[in-house]
Amino acid sequence: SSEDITEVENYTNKKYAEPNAEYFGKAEGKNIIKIHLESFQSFLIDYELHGEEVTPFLNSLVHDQSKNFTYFDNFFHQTEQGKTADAEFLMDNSLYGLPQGSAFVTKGTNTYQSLPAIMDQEHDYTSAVLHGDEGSFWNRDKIYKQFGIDKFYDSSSYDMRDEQVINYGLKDKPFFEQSMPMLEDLAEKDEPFYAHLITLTHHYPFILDEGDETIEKAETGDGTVDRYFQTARYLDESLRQFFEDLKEKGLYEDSVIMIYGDHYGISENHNKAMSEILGEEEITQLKNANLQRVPFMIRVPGVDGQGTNHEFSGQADVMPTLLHLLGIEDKDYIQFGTDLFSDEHKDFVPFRNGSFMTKDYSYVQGVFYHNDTGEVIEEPTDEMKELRDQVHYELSLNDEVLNGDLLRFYEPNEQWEPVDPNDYQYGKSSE
Ligand code: GP9
Ligand code: MN
Repeated sequence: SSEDITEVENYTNKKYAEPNAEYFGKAEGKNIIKIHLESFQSFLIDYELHGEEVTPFLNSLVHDQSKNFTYFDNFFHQTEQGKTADAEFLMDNSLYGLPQGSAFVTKGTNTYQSLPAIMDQEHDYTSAVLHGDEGSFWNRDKIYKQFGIDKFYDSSSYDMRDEQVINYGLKDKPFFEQSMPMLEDLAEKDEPFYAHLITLTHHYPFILDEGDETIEKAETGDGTVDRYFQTARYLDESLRQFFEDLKEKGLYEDSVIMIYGDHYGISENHNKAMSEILGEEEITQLKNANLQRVPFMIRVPGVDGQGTNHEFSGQADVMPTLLHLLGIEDKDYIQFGTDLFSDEHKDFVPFRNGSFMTKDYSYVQGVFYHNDTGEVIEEPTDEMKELRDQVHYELSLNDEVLNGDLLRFYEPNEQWEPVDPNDYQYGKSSE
């Protein structure tokens, strides 16, 4: 009911982080290119295998200050069973997915006040998702309409001939190559645009065609882990080429570029091989929680990158960050994350199962740990327990929003116009 949404509103209002004046509005009117790194975990950054960097291009974005990226090395995915879909959900709504199943599928007809719709209503942005798989996967072709996503280029927009496809869909290299004309089209007709490119090749079981391998496998004997580095390298190479193409077409210089990892690629079933990879005696529960880091990198034209930012943060924080960069006052929107560049950013990271990370200690599967020693905290302080309760309360509010479809009852501001899914059409029929 509307009373329930008021309780949520009170909570998110209290959690709200004021924008940082140094960043507020700095990306206003700029095109935004958001790049999804499938199954990419942060341990790959700077990792060397057989004496070679696995992802030299991404590493160069992290380390080369002249490229002006800010890299968040304590950024975590917050997904559950919804995997890619949960990551998309978190980043475009600043809401968590569900504890079980996928909100994309089971809450696909809910009312949302999503980032693409807000950007459109506040600053006339055109939004597009580009992905070389069938549009109905994860119910995308339905829920994107609730999010107010204007264009959805799925596999029907790409040349999916056999030799360009592997695993779930189009290989990343042809995907980026074939996406260029679509981006040019957006640039020509629909500026400013918000384009979201979802890669696919670096996905379990991490297979490549012969000839696409440019680094040797790892040698743990666990095939999944051993191949993981090869598909990561392939993704890294595809990105290098994509950046070159963007530059050549004049789409790089003045665009915001955002890069994120969606979720882990290596599950706990592979702990033994991972301990070898990381030179650890054992992958403990705490270590596993720490491995849930995924990269988040952002470059805003005209703004100096910070190099590496160590703030503890997660996918729910991206939407408020972007809204502030665009100069959009967002206090009235229901968001559980907080702006990464704000001095008031809240540096605890809830996981969907109720565990959470902070810079000093972690709460994993019901146990508190010191981050520096990895030791169990036998007697957690009141402050720690309060934060644990807050995280659980926050997640329960989130679930009320989703299960009760509460945004139906919420009017962020007087100008807000509810999104009508019938206004959106995807695929060949709309062309
Ligand atoms: C499917 C792709 C993979 O289109 O996004 O989804 P995942 O299995 O990672 O959730
Ligand atoms: Mn995924």
